[in-house]
Amino acid sequence: MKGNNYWVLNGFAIYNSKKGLVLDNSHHNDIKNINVNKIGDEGIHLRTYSSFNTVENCYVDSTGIVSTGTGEGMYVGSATSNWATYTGGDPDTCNYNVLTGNSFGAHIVSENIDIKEGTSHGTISYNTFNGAGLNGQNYADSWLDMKGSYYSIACNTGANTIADGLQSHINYTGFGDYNIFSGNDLTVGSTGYGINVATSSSNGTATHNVVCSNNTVSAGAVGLTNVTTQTCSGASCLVTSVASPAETSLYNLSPNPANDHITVNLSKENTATSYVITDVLGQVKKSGNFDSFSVHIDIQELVHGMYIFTLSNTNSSVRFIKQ
Ligand SMILES: [Ca+2]
Repeated sequence: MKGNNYWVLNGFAIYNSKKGLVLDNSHHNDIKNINVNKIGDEGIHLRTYSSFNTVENCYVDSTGIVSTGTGEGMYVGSATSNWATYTGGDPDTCNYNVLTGNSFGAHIVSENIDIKEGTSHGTISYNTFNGAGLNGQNYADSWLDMKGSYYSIACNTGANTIADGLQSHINYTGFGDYNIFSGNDLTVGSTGYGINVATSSSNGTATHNVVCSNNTVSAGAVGLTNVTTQTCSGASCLVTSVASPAETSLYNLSPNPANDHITVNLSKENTATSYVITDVLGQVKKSGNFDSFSVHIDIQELVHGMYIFTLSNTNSSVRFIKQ
C-alpha cells in the first residue's frame, strides 16, 4: 500500500512472497484477519511515516525464508541505516499504530514484532508470541524489540525465546524510553529476563520506562526484569471479547474501530445506568450515564489506541479501537 488511507483489509491470505504486506505513507487503515505465511523477508511492515493503523487478529508464520536476518513477523518504522532510503534521512515516524490480538507461529526467524527507533505512541496488546523459530541473527533473540518511545505493551502472552521475552533498546537518542509494560504473561523458557530494559547505551540513557509488577514470568532463569518494578493502576487483561463489532447478549458497541464516536445499545434486560472507558493500562479516560437504552459517546478527544468499555452494573467489558 502506498499512500492509501482509511482502507479495510479483512480476511484473506498472503503466501509465497518476498515480503508479506508493506504500508508506505498509509494511514488510518484497519488490517485484520489476514494469514501471512511462507515469506522471504518480513511479514507485515508499516513504513515511511505510516501512522494510525490497526493490525488485529492476524496470523503470521514462516517468515525470513530467504533473508534469514530480516524475517520479522511485524515491523514498525525503519532502522536509522534505512532512513536515507525511505524518509530522506529523517526519523521514520510511524506513530500511533495498534498491533493487537495477533498470533505468531513457530517459524519466524527474527523478532515476532520489531518496533524501530523514531516511532512512538503505539499499542502492542493481547498478542500471542512464539519464539520457537528465532535464529539469533541480528540480535533476533526476543519476541519483541522495542526501540520506540511512549508505547503501551500490555496483556501479551509469549512462549519460548532465545534470550529474553520482551526487550527495550536505545538505538537512537531519545528513543527506547517512556514505554509501559503491563499485564504481560511471559513463559520465557530461556536463561534471560521476561522483560529486559536497556537503561544506557552509546546513544544515551533511558530511565523512564515502566515495568509494572503485574507482569508475570515463568520458566525464566533470571527473573521478571532487570529494572525495579512499579505498581500500576489496575490494568485488566481479562477482557475476553475481541469481537468486531463487539457484541454481547446485553449490549452492543459500534463501530469498531471507531473514529469520532461510538454508539452503545443496551438490551431491554440491561439496567446499566453508567459506563466507564479505560485504556489498556487501566486508567480511566471517560465515563458517563445512560438515560435511555442507547448512548452516543463522543471519543474525539481520545488518542488513537485500544480502549476498554465497561458497564457499571456488570463486569462486562469489550475492547474497541479509536482509529
Ligand atoms: Ca532482540
